[in-house]
Amino acid sequence: MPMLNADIARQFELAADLLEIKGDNPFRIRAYRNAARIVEDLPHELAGWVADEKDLTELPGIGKDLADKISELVNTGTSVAIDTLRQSLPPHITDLLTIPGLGPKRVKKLYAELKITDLPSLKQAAEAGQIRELAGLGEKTEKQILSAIEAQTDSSRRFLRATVIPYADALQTHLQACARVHRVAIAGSYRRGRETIGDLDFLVWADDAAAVMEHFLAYEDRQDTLAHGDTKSSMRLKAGIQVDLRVVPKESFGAALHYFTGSKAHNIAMRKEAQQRKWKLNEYGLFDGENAVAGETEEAIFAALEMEWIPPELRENRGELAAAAEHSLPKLIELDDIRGNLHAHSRWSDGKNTIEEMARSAKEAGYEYLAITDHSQRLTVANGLNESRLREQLEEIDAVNQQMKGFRIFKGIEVDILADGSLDLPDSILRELDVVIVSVHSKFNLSAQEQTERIMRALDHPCTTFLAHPTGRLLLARPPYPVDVPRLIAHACERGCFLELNANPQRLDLNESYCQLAKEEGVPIVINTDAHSTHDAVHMATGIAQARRGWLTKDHVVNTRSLKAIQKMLRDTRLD
Ligand code: DGT
Ligand code: CA
Ligand code: CA
Ligand code: ZN
Repeated sequence: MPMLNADIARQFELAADLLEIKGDNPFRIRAYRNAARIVEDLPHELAGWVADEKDLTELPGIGKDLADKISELVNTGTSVAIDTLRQSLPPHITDLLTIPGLGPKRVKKLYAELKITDLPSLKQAAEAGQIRELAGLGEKTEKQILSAIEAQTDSSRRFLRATVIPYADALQTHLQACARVHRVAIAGSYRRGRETIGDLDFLVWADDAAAVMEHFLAYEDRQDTLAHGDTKSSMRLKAGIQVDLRVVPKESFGAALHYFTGSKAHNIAMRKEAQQRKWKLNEYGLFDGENAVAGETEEAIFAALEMEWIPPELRENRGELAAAAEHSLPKLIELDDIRGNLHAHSRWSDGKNTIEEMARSAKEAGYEYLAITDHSQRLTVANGLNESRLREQLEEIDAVNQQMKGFRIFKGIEVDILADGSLDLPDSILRELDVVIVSVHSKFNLSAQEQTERIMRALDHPCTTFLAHPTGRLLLARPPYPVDVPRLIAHACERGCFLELNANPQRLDLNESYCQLAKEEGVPIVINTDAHSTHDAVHMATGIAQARRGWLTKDHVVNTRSLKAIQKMLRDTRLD
């Protein structure tokens, strides 16, 4: 791995932290910090300069000593001086600096007097009441330390996007109710539509930041305050979700929205784009020297860089900048494009509603069709259907279809894939259905090759319409079973069937990069709620966010088709 500017900067920051804990010369510390900032902001990689033997002391703030360290870091991957410094102190001691209220002086004291060397020993000492005994620290600091440590461990905790949505909406309403607030936006991974969210990043354009902070922290659903600053505050909600708020002036709103939407990788690529024009892009705006080129809106920033506005879901530095520059970004699918749902359960297996209730609610949502796809007999825990019960169900579907005008219920099944890849119901009945979904609900522990071949065999069945939730993962709960998804995608393409993007917030299976691959390989995707009640209809929105992250357009998605068009598509998946 070549040493990037960011790596060099991190080494210099570390050196500055260590020197500070040691109580070293302030000028030396500042020199390291300045150098870190300069190196990070450079428009070119220093590794290239070192290779070309260019003179690094030409850079502002880099003297002979730092220039030698940069060459050493690039050439050997380490610096003897920084390593020696690191070894003179416990390896994790700089972690203590991440606790608010703990600066180098206090860390030095904690180390000298209580032998505190890392976060676990800090926590132990705080719990034992030892910190309050130190001169200049006290009981209040001890409490702050404990809650900060808790918050840190909590921050590794992630939430399903669907879990966070109602909290985000409620807090947005709360902020909009503040008279000083002109505009509220939610940035971060939430805006990018990620499947899980680490924390919420709120952004407000307001003139009186202090008043907005007061209003924010007075929120009734607040558990505790993690930070209260002039333009930035953080709190944790009772549900455990952390929220950051930043207040910015009007002229920076678009730049801040772009910056805090991220992703970090996208931001870095955008900053390079600006630097190529000798401009500077940061959370305050796009600047040519001292002059702001843009900043109030995202649109103006992208336009100044001669790019199309990039939808947040694509901002992961996966080719979106090049596409935006060529004006060839895909027109991403939208919720309104969806005209039906091909995977839903009723009371016949483990659903909560009748077929008629499910159909009427789909029709009210503006859909043209719904497939009822209950479980098959092997899934006894879900009251799966055998052939004779399925035949009875088909009669009920005929009856409801008779009564409903301008809407179509498709006859379907979610049939289990058995151990050997055969299906859990006889061909004779599968042949009578419009939609045959094949699913893995057992034998998750096969080898990747066995699992892949088992599923490919199920896809080869002449009646198969599509494979449901292809990897079986449950977000934050269960990893995917071992399976070669690219091979499944290639096989589905040859076979001429579809793959599902299951919109259940805990599944979102296929994931975004597999959606992108399926699109490239020309395999149609069907986005389904897998609804087990009429309330589950809302999950379609989660599925759409995922599809957008996978670069999917309306054309790639089966259930954007009209009733007539989809009937033909469904027939075309049949091989008999
Ligand atoms: P999360 O909260 O883990 O689900 O993910 P994000 O993307 O919301 O990340 P977060 O909350 O840490 O930061 C929000 C955005 O702020 C992030 O997507 C990009 C921007 N950002 C944060 N730190 C940095 C940084 O060190 N450099 C750059 N260029 N951008 C950053
Ligand atoms: Ca975030
Ligand atoms: Ca954040
Ligand atoms: Zn299902």
